Amino acid sequence: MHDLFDDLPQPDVAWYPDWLAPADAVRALAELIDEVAWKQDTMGTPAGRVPLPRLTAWQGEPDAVYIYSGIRNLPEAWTPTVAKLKAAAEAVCGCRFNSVLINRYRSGLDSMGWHADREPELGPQPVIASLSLGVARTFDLRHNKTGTLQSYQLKGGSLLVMRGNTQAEWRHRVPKEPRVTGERINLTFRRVTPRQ
Ligand SMILES: O=C(O)CCC(=O)C(=O)O
Ligand SMILES: [Mn+2]
Repeated sequence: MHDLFDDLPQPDVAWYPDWLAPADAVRALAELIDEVAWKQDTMGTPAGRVPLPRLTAWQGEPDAVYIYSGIRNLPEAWTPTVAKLKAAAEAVCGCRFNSVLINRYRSGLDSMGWHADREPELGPQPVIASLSLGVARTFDLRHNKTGTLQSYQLKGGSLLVMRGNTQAEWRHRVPKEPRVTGERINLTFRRVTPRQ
C-alpha cells in the first residue's frame, strides 16, 4: 500500500523509552545532583555575555579536550554514577565514549536552543547516547532541508541514541515549557578526537 509518509525523512536514532528501571533512574538523579560539579556557563550575544539557561558539566578522559567559543575545555574526571551510566550506555551502543556533556534543567524555564553537535572533534557521523533523568521534557528534531519535525518526550530513564547523519542533516532543541516545574538532567555521552 502506498504510504503518504513514505518520503518523509527519518532521523537515524535508536530509542529506548524504558532503558533504566524507574527506581534506578530516581537514584541516579539524586546521586548526580550531589556528585557533579555544576557550572553556570555564559554565552556571547549581541547584547554581551548572558548566563546559559541551564547548568552544565563536562566529564571525560584527560585527552578528551573540547574547543568551543575558542576555549579549550579540559574535562573533569568521571564521577562514580556517571562512570557506571557510561559503561551501561557503551554496552547498548557497542562503542566507547570518552566524554560526556551533562545538562541540568532546573525547571521548564531552562532550555537548549536549536543546534547540531557538529564540532570537528566529534567526526562526521558521531554516535551520541542521550540519557534523561527526572521530569519528562520535549526534545525536537528538525530536518534541515524539509523542516520535518520529529518530537520525543524524553522521560526519566529513557535513552535516545543519535547516529549516522542525524547531526549532519537535523538540528535539535529542548524548548522552554513554563508549565513544567520539575528538574531534569540529561547526559550526552560522546567520543571526541582531540585536534592536533
Ligand atoms: O537535553 C537534551 O535532551 C539535549 C542535550 C543536547 O542536545 C546536548 O547536550 O548537546
Ligand atoms: Mn545536542
